[in-house]
Order: sequence, then C-alpha cells, then structure tokens
Amino acid sequence: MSTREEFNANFKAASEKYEQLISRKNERSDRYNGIYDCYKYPVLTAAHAPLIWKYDFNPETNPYFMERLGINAVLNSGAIEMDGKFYLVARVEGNDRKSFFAVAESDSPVDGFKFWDFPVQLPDTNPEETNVYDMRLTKHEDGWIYGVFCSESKDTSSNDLSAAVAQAGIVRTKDLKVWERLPNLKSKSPQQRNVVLHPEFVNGMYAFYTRPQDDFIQTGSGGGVCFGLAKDITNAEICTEETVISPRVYHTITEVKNGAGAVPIKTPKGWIHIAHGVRNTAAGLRYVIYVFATDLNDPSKLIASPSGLFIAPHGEERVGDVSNVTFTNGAIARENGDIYIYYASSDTRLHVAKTTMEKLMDYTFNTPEDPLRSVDCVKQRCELIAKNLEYMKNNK
Ligand code: M1P
Repeated sequence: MSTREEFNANFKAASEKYEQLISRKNERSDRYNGIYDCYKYPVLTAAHAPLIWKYDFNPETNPYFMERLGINAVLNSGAIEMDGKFYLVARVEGNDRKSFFAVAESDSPVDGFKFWDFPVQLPDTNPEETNVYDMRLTKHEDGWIYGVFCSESKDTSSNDLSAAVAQAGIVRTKDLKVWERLPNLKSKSPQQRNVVLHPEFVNGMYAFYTRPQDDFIQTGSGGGVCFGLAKDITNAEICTEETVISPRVYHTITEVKNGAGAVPIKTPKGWIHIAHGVRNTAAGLRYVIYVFATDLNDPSKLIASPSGLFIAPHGEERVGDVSNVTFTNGAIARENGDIYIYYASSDTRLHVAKTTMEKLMDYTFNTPEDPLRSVDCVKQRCELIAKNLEYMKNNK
C-alpha cells in the first residue's frame, strides 16, 4: 500500500469510528437503587473529540495520518438546557495536560452529544493563568448565563515546582458562543476551587457557594462548602463572612474535603445540592457524590443531609487517570420534572444519571442522616429491618 493509500484508509477508518460513536444510542444499565437510572455508555469521552481537533487532514504535511494534538480525557462538565437542546460545557484535557472548555450539543440528554467545531476561546485576561477547568453554568435571574470555573496559576512564592494557586474564574454569555471574562472572585481565602454561583439574588446580592482552602490540594482550615455574598458580579468580592453550610465531618464521606457541584436545584421544599465529598483510603483519595439541601428563603441554612454517598464509582468507572473518583459540576432539571446529573468517573469520561424531581426530593428529605457511630448505624439499620419484617408479616 502506498503512503497515500494508507493515509486514505486510516482517515476513512477513523472517520467511520467517530461517526459510529457519536450516533450510538444510549441504554439504561441494570444498576438499580430506585433513586436514579444509570446508562450503559458514557455521554462524552476522549474519543468524542472531533478528528479535526487532533489530526492534520493534509496528506502532504501528515502523510501517516498521525494525531498531532491528542486528547487525553473529557470530564467534569457544566450543563444547561436552552431552547429544547442540551448543552455540556465539558473539561477537555489535551495530551499536554492542559484543560480547556468545549461545548457539546445534543437533542437528547443521554446520547448524541457532538462537540462544536471550535472549543471555547476564553478572553486571555490573566497572563499568569496556566490551566482552567470544571465550569459550573448558572442561568442567573439577571438574564446572563455565568460560567464559574477553576483558574489555576503557578505559585511563584514556593520552591515546589508543583505548587499552584486555584482561584474562581468568572465568565458570562448569552449563547455559549461569545464569552465575556470578568475578574476572578475575591475572598479572604488564599485559594478557592469548586465555586458555584447561586441562580437567584439573595438580599439583592450575588450568592456564591465557595470552598476556601489553604493550599492547592489540601483545604486545611477550610471547613467545607461555604456561602458568601458579593454586591457586584463585574468585580465580585465576597463581602460577608464565608459561613460553612455543608461541613467536613470526621469519619464520613466528606472527612478530607468536599465541594459544591451542580448549581443547586430549586424544589418546593428547598434547594437541593449535588456535591462531592472526599475521604482518604490506603489506596488514595476516594471521591463520591453526595446530596444536601438548604432553605428556600435562606440558602445558607442547611435543612437536610441524607446519609452517605449518592453516586460512587462502579465497575469500569473506578479506573482512570485519577482512579476511584466520581465528580459532578452539572445537572439539568427539566420543566417536566426529569433531572439529568452529569458526572465524571476517575477524571477520564463523563456519564449521565437520570432521576426526577419527586425522587430526588424523596431521597433528600426522607433518607435518614448519618448517625456518625457504628453502634448507632446498626440501630438505624435494625429499625429498618424490624419495620420491614413487621410489614411483611402483616401483608402476607
Ligand atoms: O481529581 C479529582 C478532582 O479533584 C479536584 O477536586 P477537589 O478540588 O475537591 O480536590 C478537582 O480538580 C476536580 O477537577 C477533580 O475531578
């Protein structure tokens, strides 16, 4: 085969494989817990990256049809529904380890996501910024769609080559195409990650869920997911105390750290938050997704904390670039009551889980809290068992 024939054959094979992948229908998996449905296939993976992002299509300059700019992973994604279409603003990581944002669009919430030709080209307003990731998309009542993301820079005050500083970057858009960059969020904390903008004004101000941290990785004195207000989004600065609303707790799934995830979902009983919690194990950190709720009129007040984890990595989800991780930063709550939660596994690929407003509320407000001690957990479980045995006896 001549080099040109080989180029053509490889080009054809890669194109067909890509088309097959993005037109593949998703199917519900057999994983069951009554709370949400899972799907067999991830909604986005590195293989969903368009070929034009990776290959040089010109046989003169790329005779072997080689990947020139490979894509390593597609993960943590903001999510939004607009005009009946579903949009994911995913974190795409190149082989060079740098992340960027790209919009994938579909008519369906569970499959068919196709990236737009060009990734998001953020205005370059912060020359020290090295990396960006994990955008939360908030449809705010002021009429803008905000993207709040992690803006990472090298920590030049440290001799450690890996030392970095995380800040909350803010952009806004009306159409996901034109993005206006605003100054990064200012707060008393030296570092911030997993910051989420609340969709409504609170006391006439912009409300943020923050995650103060002393260090790039360790939250240190940061006590958990916090709440704070800012007067002006065009120069956002937390002007209130950052009060902890979902604390880290010893011997729970949030012991090491936690962070806000998807934009909170408004329900008749309160704001439901789908967040992540991290604990340490002999095999390293384990990230799971958990749920809590805050008061409708005072979103800084915790009103429900269902016990334990909501989504944990299962099967193949357990393995990836950063194994044993599930992480979410986007969910879509539809007017018909369906809720789609987009979560990444092991920092490698993006999945969807489907529930409904009724089920999520039932889970959030009727799941017992973690009693925090084994002896009390056994009591809690024995009460359930006794109730069930009694029910079965009376309903034979
Ligand atoms: O690697 C797991 C996750 O780690 C970070 O989360 P946190 O700030 O809570 O440690 C984030 O960088 C996230 O992107 C990543 O998925």
